[in-house]
Amino acid sequence: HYLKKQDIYSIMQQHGYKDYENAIKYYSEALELNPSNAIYYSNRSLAYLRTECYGYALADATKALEIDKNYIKGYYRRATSNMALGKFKAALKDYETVVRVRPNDKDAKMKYQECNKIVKQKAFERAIASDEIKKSVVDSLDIENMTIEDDYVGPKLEDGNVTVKFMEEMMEWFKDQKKLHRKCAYQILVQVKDLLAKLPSLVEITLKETEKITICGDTHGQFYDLLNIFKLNGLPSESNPYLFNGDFVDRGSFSVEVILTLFGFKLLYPNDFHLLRGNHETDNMNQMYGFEGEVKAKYTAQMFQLFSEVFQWLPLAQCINNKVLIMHGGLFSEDGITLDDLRKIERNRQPPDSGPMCDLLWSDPQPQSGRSISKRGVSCQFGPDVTERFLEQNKLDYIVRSHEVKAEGYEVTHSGKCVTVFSAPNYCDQMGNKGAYIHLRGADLKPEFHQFTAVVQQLHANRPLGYQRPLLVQTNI
Ligand SMILES: [Mn+2]
Repeated sequence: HYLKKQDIYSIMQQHGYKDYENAIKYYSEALELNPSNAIYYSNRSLAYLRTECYGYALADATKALEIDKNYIKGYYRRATSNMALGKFKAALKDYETVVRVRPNDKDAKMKYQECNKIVKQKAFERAIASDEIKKSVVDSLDIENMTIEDDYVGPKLEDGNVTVKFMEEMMEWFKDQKKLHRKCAYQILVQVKDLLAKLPSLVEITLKETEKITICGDTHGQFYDLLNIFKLNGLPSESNPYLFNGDFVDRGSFSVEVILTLFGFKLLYPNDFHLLRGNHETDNMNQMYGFEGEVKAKYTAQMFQLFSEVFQWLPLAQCINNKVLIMHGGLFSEDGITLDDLRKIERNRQPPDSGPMCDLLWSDPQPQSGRSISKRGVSCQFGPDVTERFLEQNKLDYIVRSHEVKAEGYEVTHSGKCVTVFSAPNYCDQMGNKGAYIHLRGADLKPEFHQFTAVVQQLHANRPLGYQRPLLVQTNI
């Protein structure tokens, strides 16, 4: 049978444009029957964009243009893919083409101008970066002498310290969508930077027989869902330890609230509250997906700079009882990487384009053996055999990673050796997924899964994109 374009549209319509995974499946089937259809490639590219498979999205848009170089939507898709991959110059070239062919298209013009702005800004940043020694924002702050206005009735640190009372008040304050005083925010950031900088790149902890830890995946600025986790699973404490596995910020509109809450708990319980870096705790991602804009809107550009410095000190991996290894993304582009290699990573930087630090933040598992090109266009995908060899060489039982939205909030793959956990339910207000967290007990180190659903809309009703840059949105051209 021949799958017509209208059929596919109606399928997508039925699924309310939510079921992108299915859309990809249908377009792939359609392409098997009709491999020279530029529109199918272009449409599948859009579905890949929606599921954050920017590498695949770029490949499909490129393919669509190979088939039909006059297919204007193909240029749009390729530009969007390149934007998402941080390849702004390549994106600009395609936006130029669109604007030339459609001079009256306002949306295309807006995107061209915004992309042009980013390209210029990047060039400027590069130009000034060379003749300026990187100084910490902390050196230019005089936090002691920042005054807290008399009319501020929100939470304050007690004698400069985060306390249980402060944390409870701060979470209540954030719940009402009120802003923590900038002095308090700076106090937290400076203290947490010092604390994180003392940690190794691979954190190693021991759980006693009777002890339990909760591992959470991506939270992505979904503050109300974070509060829900604490409601369901108890507030963090010495006897209720947590590990949050990266991607705390971006996407959701309450990234500032999420990250200040997590940093506060890190200060309160430094040995029993753990944070690992995700691929979104980076400048490139924060610029595109909302966090930089959010910090600028709620505070200042200078405060974003300090966040960026703090993120660079987040550890990259954690090992429990020498048996379970946790990281945000996954395993490596080459065999033979040892835990000792991870200990030696100099992490105080923006992640490189390749190598173990990049892989820890970016890679994904795949069902087939071996390794493949990344669907995201960064790092790689690793198969069950790769996982098996890595675990054997390092005498580990299994890995826990996050980084991918899963319908059930978690997924067990590679014969139980690779576990994914994701804690942002109804991701971006549209994915319809559950969230999950994992309990791990010292006695057996078996993962025990707990699922939960979204509590509220994450994005402001009048800001459907939150603070994310509109360039990443496809309009119907
Ligand atoms: Mn991620």
